[in-house]
Amino acid sequence: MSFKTEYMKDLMTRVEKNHPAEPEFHQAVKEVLLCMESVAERNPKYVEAGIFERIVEPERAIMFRVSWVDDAGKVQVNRGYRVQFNSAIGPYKGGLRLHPSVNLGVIKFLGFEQIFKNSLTGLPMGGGKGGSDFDPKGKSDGEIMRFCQSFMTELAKHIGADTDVPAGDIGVGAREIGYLFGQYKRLRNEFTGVLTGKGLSYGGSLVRTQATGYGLCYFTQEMLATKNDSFQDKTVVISGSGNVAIYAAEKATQLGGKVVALSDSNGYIYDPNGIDLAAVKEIKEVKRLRIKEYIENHPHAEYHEGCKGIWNIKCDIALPCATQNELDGESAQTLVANGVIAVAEGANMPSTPDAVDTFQAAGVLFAPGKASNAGGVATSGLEMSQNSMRYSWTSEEVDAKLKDIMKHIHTTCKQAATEYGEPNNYVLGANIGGFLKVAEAMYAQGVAY
Ligand code: NDP
Ligand code: 2IT
Repeated sequence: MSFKTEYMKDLMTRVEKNHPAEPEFHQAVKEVLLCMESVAERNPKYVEAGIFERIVEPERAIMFRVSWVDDAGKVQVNRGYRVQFNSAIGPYKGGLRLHPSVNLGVIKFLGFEQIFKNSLTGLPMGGGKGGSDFDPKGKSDGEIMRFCQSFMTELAKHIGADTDVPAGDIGVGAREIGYLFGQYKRLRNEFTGVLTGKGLSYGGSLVRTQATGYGLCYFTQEMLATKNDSFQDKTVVISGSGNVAIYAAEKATQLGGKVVALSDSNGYIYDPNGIDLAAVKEIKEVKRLRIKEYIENHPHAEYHEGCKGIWNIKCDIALPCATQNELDGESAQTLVANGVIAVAEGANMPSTPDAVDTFQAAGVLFAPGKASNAGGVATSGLEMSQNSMRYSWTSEEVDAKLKDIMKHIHTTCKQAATEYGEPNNYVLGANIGGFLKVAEAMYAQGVAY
């Protein structure tokens, strides 16, 4: 896909020049700006107010040193980030990622996407993201705790329940959120909803753990319903085996699908009988081992080294839930040739632009992550509401709200896509649907930022 207007083309060139060597950020911005050409044409006031130039520039990007002592007594140094991208519609909100591949460009791409995702939820949350190049793999609980405490010692200066509310992402789950929350409380001497994804004993929301994966399946269900179809008796392939993948697998199974594959960064398992999810939870959540362990007690299942092969498995529904650019054009062609009918992103930007083009050209129902994985942050928003009220909703109440929100996001995407002439284009619908509310708020608030 290429730009039709000089205005957007020039803006893209400026972004590439002003943010050099950040390919993931360029990729995320380009996808959005390609959808903005007709928006700019229909809304000259946004052009006059410089909304497009402003929305691609983070309001603030914080980088800091994180020093900690490992179990051998050696001092380790990592780099921490928090990109506070846009606060037009609410406090900055978005996860923290701990993975060796983290750099400023990765955090910027994630923070940028978060603006539109959070807007789509209908809740008052701005966009932000943070993290570190710290690698949690193989670290003891003590090392994780000391890293989190050091990381929060700096981060605490920049966040707050009404300023910026981080949560989990890759490498950050309940254990890490606990250590981060404990340190924030100790530094500030205040008990507030400064983080989401908290444990249930100290302000967490029921269903937050399951929310991204469940929400992904609720969104997929809505897409399938437009074709009078459902998960019933469908073969489902899910990449990853972390928080998002596990609960996507759980809900897909509850809705009648058969999940036959999961993966991690080393390889994938294929179980033609349907994945035994209790075994996966034990391996990944309790023991923190590799997905390969699965075949020890499931001898009829197969394990294959390498991640890409998972997309060669014939399936009706594919849910990429691991990481960015994990599904390329070639894999998309294989999925299409094997008859895939729906692809919904649980991860952020897991499909390369080539892959997205391939799915769309083939008429596959394709949901971009900023719409289909918004259930996680939406439930974080519900956690914030419950913290403010000092009250907790039941699982049934939270799940019902999550379902409603995913339904609403689907409707917003469909309506925006239809209004802009491509009713089946969920990428266009998500970007425009998410953008308009933020743009209106930025416009109303004047040119201060
Ligand atoms: P987890 O850390 O729980 O799990 C990540 C999974 O992805 C693991 O199986 C991991 O394998 C795999 N993975 C990570 N990096 C790579 C890589 N470079 N190559 C191949 N596999 C990789 O993270 P989450 O499940 O929370 O996050 C998964 C995706 O979903 C991310 O893109 C995240 O941004 C997105 N997301 C998460 C939300 C949440 O609420 N947690 C909300 C919305 C989106 P391994 O163990 O080998 O590293
Ligand atoms: O990418 C995401 O939306 C998340 N990692 C969840 C963010 C949040 O604040 O719950």
